[in-house]
Amino acid sequence: MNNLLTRVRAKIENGARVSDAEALDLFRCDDLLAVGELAALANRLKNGDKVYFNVNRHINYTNICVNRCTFCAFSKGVEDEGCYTLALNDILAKAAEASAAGATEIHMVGGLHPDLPFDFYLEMLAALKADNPELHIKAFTAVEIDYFAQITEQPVETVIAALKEAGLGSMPGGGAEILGKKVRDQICPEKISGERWLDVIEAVHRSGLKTNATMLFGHVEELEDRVDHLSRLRRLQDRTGGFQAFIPLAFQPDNTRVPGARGVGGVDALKTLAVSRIYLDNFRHVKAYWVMLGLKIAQVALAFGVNDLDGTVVEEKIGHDAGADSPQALEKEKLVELIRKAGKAPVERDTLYNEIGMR
Ligand code: V47
Ligand code: SF4
Repeated sequence: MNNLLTRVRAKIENGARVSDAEALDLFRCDDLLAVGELAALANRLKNGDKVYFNVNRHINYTNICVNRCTFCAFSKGVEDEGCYTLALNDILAKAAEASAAGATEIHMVGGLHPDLPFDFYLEMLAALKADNPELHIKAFTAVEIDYFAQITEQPVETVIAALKEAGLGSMPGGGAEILGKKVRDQICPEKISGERWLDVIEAVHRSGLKTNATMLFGHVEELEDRVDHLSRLRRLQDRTGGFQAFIPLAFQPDNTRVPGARGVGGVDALKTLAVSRIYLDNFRHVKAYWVMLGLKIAQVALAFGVNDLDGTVVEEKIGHDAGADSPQALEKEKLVELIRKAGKAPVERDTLYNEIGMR
């Protein structure tokens, strides 16, 4: 094990890449603090002491979805109690509130609605931009982009160009789950394949838009599946450079239907963030999404290679429908305090990581 840690340290210091086998060994290494220290070193060389956050608001326009991913407590059928689709006016009112509160970003994703036409999404983007030209709209997952291509019978490139023209600024990293087929067949059999997810994201990057990448972990996947997932992301990033941040999403089990799901403890969460930081040498940012991790683990993650705490979020549904016990929103001051008390330098950023100001 010491051999492994020495070898990986040398690689980080020399800007060399850790292999898949080394990533797997790091996952298996019981010395959490040693792995965390290596991740902190890798991060320090990229980002110094800065930890980014933004002022944003999530809007989930509909929870109605034709898929039934077993890990998802958010989606409903059209006949189900609690299903909803927001009217355009409600969406605009939420964005106006966000803008008045100093938000720079709207993060919008939703279910795959059986009846909403593609024009609904284009009109939503155009209306949001008309009201709030200064707000960056980060919206839709690769799964939704593929769905829009299906319902319009157009290539994804055409769909992406139309969304971009209507005001789409970038895309979040959802829908990736675990990219390997064996796990996908168990947890989201109706969802697009891992290969398709990567192809759609590649097309988005080619269009000039940035995206993030996520990994849903702590359900039925093996450590090998996580490494395979990271490896596919690293290879795509080598080709496009279009990923901004990597975000491991800790599985929340309530109201879900994943037989044998393990759940995520603090050690697993911190190790996963740390190994990701070490392995994904071509990603600038690794984000601790406090909604799924909880505030305390997200704060401690800042000593394990993480350099981004996401944002104020304001109205979070996906994690909270699945039992997340974090708050639904955070004041900007609270984010600043969490970062400062971890001994780091808080920096407000916009979606594209332009620095808005040191706090
Ligand atoms: O794609 C669904 C995940 C994702 C559960 O890019 C769950 O900046 C945990 O992608 N437990 C949506 N996770 C959220 C997402 C995201 C969030 C914050 C920032 C960014 C970004 C992206 O949430 C889904 C799915 O992978 N998810 N159900 C659950 N029970
Ligand atoms: Fe639908 Fe997305 Fe939930 Fe899957 S994760 S059921 S695609 S909303």
